[in-house]
Amino acid sequence: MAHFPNTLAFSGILKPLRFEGDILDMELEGVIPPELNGTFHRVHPDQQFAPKFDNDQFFNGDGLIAQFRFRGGKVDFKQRYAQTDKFKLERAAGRALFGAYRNPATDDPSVQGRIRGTANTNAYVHGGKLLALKEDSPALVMDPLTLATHGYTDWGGTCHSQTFTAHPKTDPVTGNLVAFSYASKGLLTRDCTYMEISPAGKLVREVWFEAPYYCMMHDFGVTEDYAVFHIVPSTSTWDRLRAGLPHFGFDTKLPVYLGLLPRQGDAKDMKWFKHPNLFCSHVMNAFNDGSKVYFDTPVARNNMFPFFPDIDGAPYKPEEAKSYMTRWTVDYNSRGEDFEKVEKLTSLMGEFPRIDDRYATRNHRYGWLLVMDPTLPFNGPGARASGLRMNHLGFMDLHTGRQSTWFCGPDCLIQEPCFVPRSKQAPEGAGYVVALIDNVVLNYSELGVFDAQAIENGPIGRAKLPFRLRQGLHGNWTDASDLPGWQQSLGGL
Ligand code: V55
Ligand code: FE
Repeated sequence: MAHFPNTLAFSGILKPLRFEGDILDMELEGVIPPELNGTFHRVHPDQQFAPKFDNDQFFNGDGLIAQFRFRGGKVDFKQRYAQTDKFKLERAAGRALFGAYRNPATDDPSVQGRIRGTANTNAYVHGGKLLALKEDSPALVMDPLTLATHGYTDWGGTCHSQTFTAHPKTDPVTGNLVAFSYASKGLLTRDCTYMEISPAGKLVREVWFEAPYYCMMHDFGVTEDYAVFHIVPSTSTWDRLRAGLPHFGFDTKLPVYLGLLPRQGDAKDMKWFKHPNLFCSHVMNAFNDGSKVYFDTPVARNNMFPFFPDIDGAPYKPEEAKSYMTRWTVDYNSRGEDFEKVEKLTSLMGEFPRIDDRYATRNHRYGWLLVMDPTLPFNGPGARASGLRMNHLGFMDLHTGRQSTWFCGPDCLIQEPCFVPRSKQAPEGAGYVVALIDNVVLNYSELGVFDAQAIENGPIGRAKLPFRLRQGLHGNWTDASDLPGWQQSLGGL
């Protein structure tokens, strides 16, 4: 009998969805630009079965992947689970076999040693393959059009890391997938890798290095010449796992580090810079001008994740979890190990930053993100554990300082935006932004399509679902010309 816990992670607006399906020709409102041909994939964690433990958390859910297929002004929808090894083992058993988030000691003996990945954090197309990603496991390969799962990849047998980041980037010059891994030689190890994978799916570069301490390395920065690693103390130990505590705990006593690895260099060329304790996770973009490296990230004074609590027992402080886009500057050739500059870029409180990905590694002009204004009314049920609600889409022009927002209204929340260029040749920022808007009162979601330069006007078009998707993590746009089999696929679902 399915029994989901009556906790914040599983009730109210976070009830799991647990279904797959297709909609040919979604109901539309407004205009879906007919020049948009391609797919928007996104993922949310969604436990296939009731969890083994009532204190299970959102980040432990199975990856449920949605595809919005744009074709000449029409939109189709398809949703499938990522068929991870975990998913298939549990489906065969008819119940949850894997236990707590990143704690294999809590698993059923029948699955000891199996890959625990949930593929629940990012859905990313590279070289015509859809990668369903979870940072504790290898990359899972899926078909971007049918959403059929092929399985985990080691990039042709050449990749020896046990894990693969959920936040790879694509180098706009080489087309290489630029990635990293942590806990690469096993749970809690400080071993990391830097990787580049060619568009044909071959590992063409692998550099092993050690992090200053084990922590959640959720994202990184890539510039033309450097890979940039931020070390922020969401840490863990075997003692925590043995005690049954949440895998990560935040340690306010540890400093933050920023590691610079020359992309053509080796581990011995790495330099580590130091900053007093703070919290940040996602990276909007990074770029370099000679040896000067710029790294844009939403920074908060303290832990943003109440479910990975303070290791010394301090209560979660929503006031200190407010994050603001910040630019860090470090000089690879400088003598000191200190940051050169820390500059707050905006007064908008926000997270989930994105750019026009064609400008990854370069000095980007435009950014989009989710903005939180907790003073505005909210009609939805329940509260988020963090108390922070993503209720605006935000836009930043970093050259002129212009910024704008669109409030999704008191009945709605909004999910991570994704920039879609008007065409492959369009200049930076010329195009659209797509973002899921979830009405938590009427319980339906719609994919909003915004003019990327005028988001404050609200969506110019909406593709409407007859139900609500669960809060998700990350998603990406892929042009039809980068999807093998696109033409043939249009005949059906
Ligand atoms: C994050 C999300 C995760 C995870 C680790 O936002 C970090 C960060 C959805 O799973 O496992
Ligand atoms: Fe993320």
